[in-house]
Amino acid sequence: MTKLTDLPAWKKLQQHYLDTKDIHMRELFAQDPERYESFSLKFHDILFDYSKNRITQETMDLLLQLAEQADVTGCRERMFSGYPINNTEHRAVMHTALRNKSGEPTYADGERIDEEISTELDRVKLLAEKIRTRQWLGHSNQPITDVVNIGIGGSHLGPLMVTEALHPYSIHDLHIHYVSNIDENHINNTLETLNPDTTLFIIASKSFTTQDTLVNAMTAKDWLMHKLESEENLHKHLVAVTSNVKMAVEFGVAEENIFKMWDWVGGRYSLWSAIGLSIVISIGAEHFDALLEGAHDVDEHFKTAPLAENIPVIMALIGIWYNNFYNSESIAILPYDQNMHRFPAYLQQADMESNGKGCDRSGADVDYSTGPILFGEIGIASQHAFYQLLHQGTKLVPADMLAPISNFNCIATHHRALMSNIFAQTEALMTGKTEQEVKAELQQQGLPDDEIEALLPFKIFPGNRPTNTFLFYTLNPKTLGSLIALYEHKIFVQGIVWNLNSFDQWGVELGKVLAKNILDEINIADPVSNHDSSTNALINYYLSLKPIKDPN
Ligand code: G6Q
Repeated sequence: MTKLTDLPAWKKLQQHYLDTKDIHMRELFAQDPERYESFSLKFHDILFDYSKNRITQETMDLLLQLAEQADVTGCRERMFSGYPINNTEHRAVMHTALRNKSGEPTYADGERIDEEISTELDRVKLLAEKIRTRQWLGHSNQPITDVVNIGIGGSHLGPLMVTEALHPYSIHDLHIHYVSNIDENHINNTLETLNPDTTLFIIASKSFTTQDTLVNAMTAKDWLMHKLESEENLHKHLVAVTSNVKMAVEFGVAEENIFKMWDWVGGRYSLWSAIGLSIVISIGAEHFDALLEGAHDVDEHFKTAPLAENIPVIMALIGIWYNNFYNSESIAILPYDQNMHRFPAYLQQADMESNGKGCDRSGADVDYSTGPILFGEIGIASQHAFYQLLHQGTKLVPADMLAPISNFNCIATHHRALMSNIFAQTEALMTGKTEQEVKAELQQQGLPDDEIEALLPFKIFPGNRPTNTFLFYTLNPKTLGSLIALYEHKIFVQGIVWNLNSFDQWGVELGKVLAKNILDEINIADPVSNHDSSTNALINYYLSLKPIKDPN
């Protein structure tokens, strides 16, 4: 297999970068009145405008050649057909099967999986419906009013993000809480307002071995047991989502209250599975189906659209253009929708855990840059916080901006102002403000020449800062499903071009193992000397203050 940097398209892109890097987007827009038409795509209710990027048609042609030479289409085919493309864990990658609405059978590593997916989804919907309609009763025959999802990483961020994003679709007399942090503040703060008689816990852990989740689950169980007293009563307040049924049963969850997960779905791609139980409880089965449908539509688009019109492919290639040729280090995700406030955090895991890797699929070190640092926040809030750096800083930070054209409860005065901001920002980032423009403006204000000269450098905006804009009608379940799937496939395409296994996460292991060893040392509480001097001193300082008494 040819190394990425030896591919003919890569070499041509290097030269093309040198030829075009000094062109300002202002010039590109001035030269081509059709630029927006050439560099925008529509998918159902989602408009994707990528015209405000430092690209020409030649850039796109070369990037598309790169995708072809990196065999994006062949790898895409292997993923959808259930081939074990997660080579370090010998697993297929079939989160797309969880939302497959085609009725076609699906396979993971040769085994048919669609029937059990549908059985499990039906069980999830049934439980959710019982809770939503107050038929699921706690030990004292009171209906459930609060559901607490205990999970972390992929068993937390997706469900949390979707529940928040679809707040207008949620059932309002039922409260969904999320606890992920092993820091006791998280569970303490959550439990302080809850009543064990009316609370149901979902222990969401694919492995059922994750320390954070198990410690939180044990605290929840103790909290319940104070009031409920018997294991039998407990069964009415505990359910689990896991592929490790044995451990969940040993923990005290009744087998009929355990929902299955499979090896072929990675944690960060699992919100479509029973891990989405809290979502289904919140928004109901019909809306969850719409979420799946939106994602499935994108799967079909990704599978069938020509590369030049394939939105995830274009998103991925533009990212590669900045990451590998402009050497930009990061990407900002900036939703102009308050309900999407966890979207950047969700994508941070999806992207950085998938493509934050330094060796390729064969285990060889890569000699090119891979996954970017992804960060983000609500766009409006960020304008008053870190947009300064985006406009005038020394770093090139390509940004994705996302906004709904209307809202569920739209108030025109709010929404028009919101939209004016997103449009203004993408325009300002692209055009900037030249020296002449600043000068003219200050002269108009009647400032003396010496003051104008002094202020001038601070008021110039270089512009030429790239953005993608996604506009959609409203953030409904179907649209959200589509948006998430667009990003999932973007990450996949980038992983293929960078020749990475985007579906393992060995990088999170080392810290976990060390934490387990240090926990043993902390429990023994004798001074330690087996670490580096800093770590020894920190542990010993902590132990010397005897901060916690052992409850036993
Ligand atoms: C995601 C990762 C990771 C995982 C958590 C929780 O892709 O694998 O974030 O989801 O570590 O794991 P469990 O669900 O097994 O508790």
